[in-house]
Amino acid sequence: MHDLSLSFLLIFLLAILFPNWLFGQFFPNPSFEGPRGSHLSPPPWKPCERNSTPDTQPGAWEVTKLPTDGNSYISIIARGTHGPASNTPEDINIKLNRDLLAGHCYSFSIDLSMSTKFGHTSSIGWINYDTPAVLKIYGGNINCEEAELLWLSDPISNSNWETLFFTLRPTEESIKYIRLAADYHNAFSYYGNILIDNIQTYTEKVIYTIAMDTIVDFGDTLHLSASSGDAYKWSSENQLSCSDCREQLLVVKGSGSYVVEIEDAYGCNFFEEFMVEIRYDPELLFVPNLITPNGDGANDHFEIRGLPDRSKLEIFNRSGKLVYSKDFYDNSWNGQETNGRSLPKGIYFYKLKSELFSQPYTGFIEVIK
Ligand SMILES: [Ca+2]
Repeated sequence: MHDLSLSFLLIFLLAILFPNWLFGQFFPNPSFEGPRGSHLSPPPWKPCERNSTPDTQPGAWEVTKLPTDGNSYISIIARGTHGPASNTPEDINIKLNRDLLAGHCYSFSIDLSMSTKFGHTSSIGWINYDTPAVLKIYGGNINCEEAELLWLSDPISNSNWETLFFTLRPTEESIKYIRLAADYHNAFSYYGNILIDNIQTYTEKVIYTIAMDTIVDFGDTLHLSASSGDAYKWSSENQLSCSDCREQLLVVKGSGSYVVEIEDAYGCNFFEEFMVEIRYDPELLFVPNLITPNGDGANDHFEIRGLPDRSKLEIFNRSGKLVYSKDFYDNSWNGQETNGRSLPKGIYFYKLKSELFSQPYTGFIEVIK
């Protein structure tokens, strides 16, 4: 893995381990800490103007699950057909520490669960709010506004805490307020609950994935295809067929990784890495023993067949002095010194190094003029 991949991996790992330190929190009180009880919201989170208010848990409505972070978390419900606030889902609202900007992307994680026991006794008996609800995340410019639905979860059916990662990509305006709402999944109404704890901010930009990890033979043709986007920027220590296209068709001559930065329609940048390891057969290597650099097109250059990418060539004169050196040799030597000055005719000694060779390949090369 080369340096670029390592730095991205490091950033990704740091983001997992220390999200707040790297990026700062968008959400005040992201762990929903506050006095526990029914109809209580942990400040500065506030319910919107509805007849149904969130609760700070555990302890209310028979919920006993422990928090994933700190001392408390919240529950919001989807309410069924019975009672004065029937058929209403609950929500909770917050003013962000800083705006989410249109055209940017932001990655978060959130801990979600449902409680299999969540209810109360009513005039029609015990009501259990145990049908999985969906979580909606709205963005707005004023309190409780639903200017934009930024994210919709699958039904939250897990009864143990799970951490979900999600990305918000506002498209219209700067988002100042975020509203979390429980809602019904494919039904007019039913009784359900969602438990929410520990929202963490990860990154404003970077998503990094390993797209491929493969082993091929030296000289094989490899097809690399990036995920769909609007723009592409490739980087690699090895040769590329183009730097800004979606697909690469390569004759592979070196191990290493190919990284593409993809920009999507929302201006969200993410990275994919293709890691390639090659098998090398030393029989492939053919090194000529003379060159005739007279410009007639025949044997003008020291052209090594089966040359791996990132090979290093060194040329020494008869007294053992290093006269030419190139780290990424490209079959271009035609009898010159490293500084370009022409060398006299005669016999020279070469040393070719590659990570694919068990030891340097050496021999004599005659320059005929
Ligand atoms: Ca908490």
